[in-house]
Amino acid sequence: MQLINVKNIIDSRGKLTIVEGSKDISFEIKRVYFISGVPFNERRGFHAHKNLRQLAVCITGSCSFLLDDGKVEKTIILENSSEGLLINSMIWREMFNFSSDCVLAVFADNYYEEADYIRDYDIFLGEVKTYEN
Ligand code: T46
Repeated sequence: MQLINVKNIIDSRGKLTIVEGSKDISFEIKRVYFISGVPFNERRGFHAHKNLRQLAVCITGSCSFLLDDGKVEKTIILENSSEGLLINSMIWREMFNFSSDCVLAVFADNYYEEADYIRDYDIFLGEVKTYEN
Protein backbone atom coordinates (compact mmCIF):
# COMPACT_ATOMS: atom_id res chain seq x y z
CA MET A 1 0.00 0.00 0.00
CA GLN A 2 1.35 3.41 -0.94
CA LEU A 3 -0.09 6.87 -1.34
CA ILE A 4 1.12 8.72 -4.42
CA ASN A 5 0.57 12.21 -5.80
CA VAL A 6 -1.92 12.51 -8.64
CA LYS A 7 -1.71 15.47 -11.02
CA ASN A 8 -4.66 17.86 -10.97
CA ILE A 9 -4.97 20.95 -13.10
CA ILE A 10 -7.46 23.39 -11.65
CA ASP A 11 -8.55 26.58 -13.34
CA SER A 12 -11.68 28.69 -13.66
CA ARG A 13 -13.23 25.94 -15.81
CA GLY A 14 -12.93 23.25 -13.15
CA LYS A 15 -10.61 20.39 -12.33
CA LEU A 16 -8.72 17.98 -14.58
CA THR A 17 -7.30 14.84 -12.93
CA ILE A 18 -4.59 12.91 -14.79
CA VAL A 19 -3.14 9.41 -14.39
CA GLU A 20 -0.70 8.11 -17.01
CA GLY A 21 0.09 4.39 -17.03
CA SER A 22 3.77 3.32 -16.92
CA LYS A 23 4.61 6.93 -16.03
CA ASP A 24 2.75 8.12 -12.93
CA ILE A 25 2.41 4.49 -11.85
CA SER A 26 4.76 1.60 -12.55
CA PHE A 27 2.20 -0.47 -14.47
CA GLU A 28 0.39 -0.22 -17.77
CA ILE A 29 -3.34 0.54 -17.29
CA LYS A 30 -5.57 -2.08 -18.91
CA ARG A 31 -8.89 -1.25 -17.24
CA VAL A 32 -10.55 1.71 -15.55
CA TYR A 33 -13.78 1.52 -13.56
CA PHE A 34 -15.72 3.96 -11.42
CA ILE A 35 -17.73 3.43 -8.24
CA SER A 36 -20.40 6.00 -7.41
CA GLY A 37 -23.86 6.36 -5.86
CA VAL A 38 -22.97 4.13 -2.91
CA PRO A 39 -25.79 4.28 -0.33
CA PHE A 40 -25.14 5.60 3.18
CA ASN A 41 -23.39 3.02 5.40
CA GLU A 42 -22.87 0.54 2.53
CA ARG A 43 -19.58 -1.36 2.46
CA ARG A 44 -17.95 -2.84 -0.65
CA GLY A 45 -14.89 -4.91 -1.38
CA PHE A 46 -14.40 -7.80 1.04
CA HIS A 47 -11.84 -9.50 -1.16
CA ALA A 48 -8.18 -9.64 -2.17
CA HIS A 49 -6.64 -10.15 -5.59
CA LYS A 50 -4.13 -12.87 -6.35
CA ASN A 51 -2.26 -10.76 -8.92
CA LEU A 52 -4.06 -7.52 -9.72
CA ARG A 53 -2.45 -4.18 -8.89
CA GLN A 54 -4.60 -1.07 -8.80
CA LEU A 55 -4.57 2.65 -8.16
CA ALA A 56 -7.66 4.17 -6.50
CA VAL A 57 -8.40 7.90 -6.75
CA CYS A 58 -11.40 9.67 -5.26
CA ILE A 59 -12.30 12.10 -8.04
CA THR A 60 -14.95 13.82 -5.91
CA GLY A 61 -16.16 13.28 -2.35
CA SER A 62 -14.51 10.82 0.00
CA CYS A 63 -14.39 7.21 1.09
CA SER A 64 -12.30 4.99 3.34
CA PHE A 65 -10.32 1.84 2.62
CA LEU A 66 -9.51 -0.82 5.16
CA LEU A 67 -6.41 -2.66 3.91
CA ASP A 68 -5.17 -5.87 5.49
CA ASP A 69 -2.07 -7.81 4.44
CA GLY A 70 -2.92 -10.70 6.74
CA LYS A 71 -0.85 -9.24 9.57
CA VAL A 72 -1.52 -5.52 9.80
CA GLU A 73 -4.75 -3.62 9.16
CA LYS A 74 -4.67 0.01 8.01
CA THR A 75 -7.44 2.49 7.32
CA ILE A 76 -6.85 5.12 4.65
CA ILE A 77 -9.21 8.00 3.96
CA LEU A 78 -9.29 9.20 0.36
CA GLU A 79 -10.74 12.70 0.20
CA ASN A 80 -8.65 14.50 -2.35
CA SER A 81 -8.17 13.78 -6.04
CA SER A 82 -4.49 14.70 -5.72
CA GLU A 83 -3.94 11.50 -3.70
CA GLY A 84 -3.86 8.00 -5.19
CA LEU A 85 -3.86 4.76 -3.25
CA LEU A 86 -1.74 2.00 -4.78
CA ILE A 87 -2.99 -1.43 -3.76
CA ASN A 88 -0.81 -4.43 -4.48
CA SER A 89 -1.95 -8.01 -4.90
CA MET A 90 -2.78 -10.11 -1.84
CA ILE A 91 -4.26 -7.25 0.17
CA TRP A 92 -7.70 -7.70 1.65
CA ARG A 93 -9.78 -4.53 1.11
CA GLU A 94 -13.05 -3.13 2.33
CA MET A 95 -14.40 0.25 1.28
CA PHE A 96 -16.78 2.21 3.47
CA ASN A 97 -17.86 5.72 4.57
CA PHE A 98 -18.66 6.75 1.00
CA SER A 99 -19.88 10.34 0.84
CA SER A 100 -23.02 10.72 -1.26
CA ASP A 101 -21.03 12.58 -3.95
CA CYS A 102 -18.12 10.12 -4.00
CA VAL A 103 -16.81 9.07 -7.39
CA LEU A 104 -14.02 6.55 -6.92
CA ALA A 105 -11.90 5.84 -10.01
CA VAL A 106 -9.83 2.67 -10.08
CA PHE A 107 -7.00 2.01 -12.57
CA ALA A 108 -6.09 -1.66 -12.90
CA ASP A 109 -3.15 -3.44 -14.49
CA ASN A 110 -5.33 -6.18 -15.94
CA TYR A 111 -8.74 -7.02 -17.35
CA TYR A 112 -11.58 -8.24 -15.13
CA GLU A 113 -11.09 -11.87 -14.15
CA GLU A 114 -13.24 -13.35 -11.39
CA ALA A 115 -10.66 -16.15 -10.88
CA ASP A 116 -8.23 -13.52 -9.60
CA TYR A 117 -10.51 -12.67 -6.65
CA ILE A 118 -10.26 -14.24 -3.19
CA ARG A 119 -13.64 -13.45 -1.63
CA ASP A 120 -13.31 -15.55 1.53
CA TYR A 121 -11.22 -14.04 4.37
CA ASP A 122 -10.08 -17.40 5.79
CA ILE A 123 -8.92 -18.56 2.36
CA PHE A 124 -7.09 -15.22 1.99
CA LEU A 125 -5.26 -15.77 5.29
CA GLY A 126 -4.28 -19.27 4.19
CA GLU A 127 -3.01 -18.03 0.81
CA VAL A 128 -0.99 -15.20 2.40
CA LYS A 129 0.86 -17.79 4.48
CA THR A 130 1.53 -19.87 1.35
CA TYR A 131 3.00 -16.79 -0.42
CA GLU A 132 5.30 -16.15 2.58
CA ASN A 133 6.68 -19.70 2.68
C1 T46 B 1 -11.61 -3.84 -6.14
C2 T46 B 1 -12.45 -2.78 -5.51
C3 T46 B 1 -11.65 -1.55 -5.14
C4 T46 B 1 -17.10 -6.70 -13.69
O1 T46 B 1 -17.83 -7.41 -14.41
N1 T46 B 1 -16.04 -6.03 -14.24
C5 T46 B 1 -15.23 -5.23 -13.49
O2 T46 B 1 -14.26 -4.64 -14.06
C6 T46 B 1 -15.49 -5.10 -12.09
C7 T46 B 1 -14.59 -4.21 -11.24
C8 T46 B 1 -16.54 -5.78 -11.55
N2 T46 B 1 -17.33 -6.56 -12.35
C9 T46 B 1 -18.48 -7.25 -11.75
C10 T46 B 1 -18.14 -8.28 -10.68
C11 T46 B 1 -19.34 -8.26 -9.78
O3 T46 B 1 -20.32 -9.15 -10.28
O4 T46 B 1 -19.28 -6.28 -11.07
C12 T46 B 1 -19.87 -6.83 -9.91
C13 T46 B 1 -19.53 -5.97 -8.69
O5 T46 B 1 -18.13 -6.08 -8.41
P1 T46 B 1 -17.54 -6.19 -6.94
O6 T46 B 1 -18.57 -6.72 -6.02
O7 T46 B 1 -16.25 -6.95 -7.01
O8 T46 B 1 -17.28 -4.65 -6.59
P2 T46 B 1 -16.49 -4.06 -5.35
O9 T46 B 1 -16.80 -2.62 -5.28
O10 T46 B 1 -16.72 -4.87 -4.13
O11 T46 B 1 -14.93 -4.22 -5.74
C14 T46 B 1 -14.38 -3.47 -6.79
C15 T46 B 1 -13.51 -4.34 -7.71
O12 T46 B 1 -14.28 -5.49 -8.15
C16 T46 B 1 -12.27 -4.83 -7.02
O13 T46 B 1 -11.36 -5.36 -7.97
O14 T46 B 1 -10.43 -3.98 -5.83
O15 T46 B 1 -13.58 -2.40 -6.28
